[in-house]
Amino acid sequence: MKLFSSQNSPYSRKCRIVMIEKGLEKRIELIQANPLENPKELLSVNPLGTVPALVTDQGLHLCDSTVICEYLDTLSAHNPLLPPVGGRECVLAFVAMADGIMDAAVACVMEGRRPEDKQYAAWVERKELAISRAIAKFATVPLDQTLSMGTIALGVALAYVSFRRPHIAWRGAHPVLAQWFDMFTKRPSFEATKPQA
Ligand SMILES: N[C@@H](CCC(=O)N[C@@H](CS)C(=O)NCC(=O)O)C(=O)O
Repeated sequence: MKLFSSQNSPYSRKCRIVMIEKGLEKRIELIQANPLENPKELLSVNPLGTVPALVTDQGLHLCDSTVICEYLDTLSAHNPLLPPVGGRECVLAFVAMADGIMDAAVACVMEGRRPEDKQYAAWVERKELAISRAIAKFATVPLDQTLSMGTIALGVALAYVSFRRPHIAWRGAHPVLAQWFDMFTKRPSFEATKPQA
């Protein structure tokens, strides 16, 4: 299999963490791709031009990190990440909210790359408020260290906020969530996939 990914993409990180947690590292070739440069090989797999994108051993082209993670989860019985029935919707709800935090943070990053006079401050503020509200909602959920697609997505989302929007002081506002995060992200899969400035 081939996984197109970029170093600091939180969506790619979700897939790389799942790849490690499922013991699939030897079966997947990682291809670094900067989506903003429109590499031909990536576009031939994912016409949307986004990472991550996966080519399966059967030649299937998959895009969207959650779809890819769900597929990878089916390839090995090790560390099941999505309950087959009961509780599945709770895990997927976690994933959707955590992905939404990533979407909002990525939108702020992209806005910051526009010429200064074209940046839309009210939009950035709206997205940052959405991030803060979503984190506050996660802080109301009793969390343990169970590994699932939901907890992986939450760990990646919080790490991305700290990396790209460090002024959002979620740790001080939610010390119990910060404690959960510090413990959860000690996993080797998180250590091996840290974003780099
Ligand atoms: N919902 C998608 C989002 C993927 C995404 O937006 N990836 C970013 C990298 S962080 C990207 O490739 N952006 C390039 C673009 O939007 O053209 C997923 O979960 O995979």
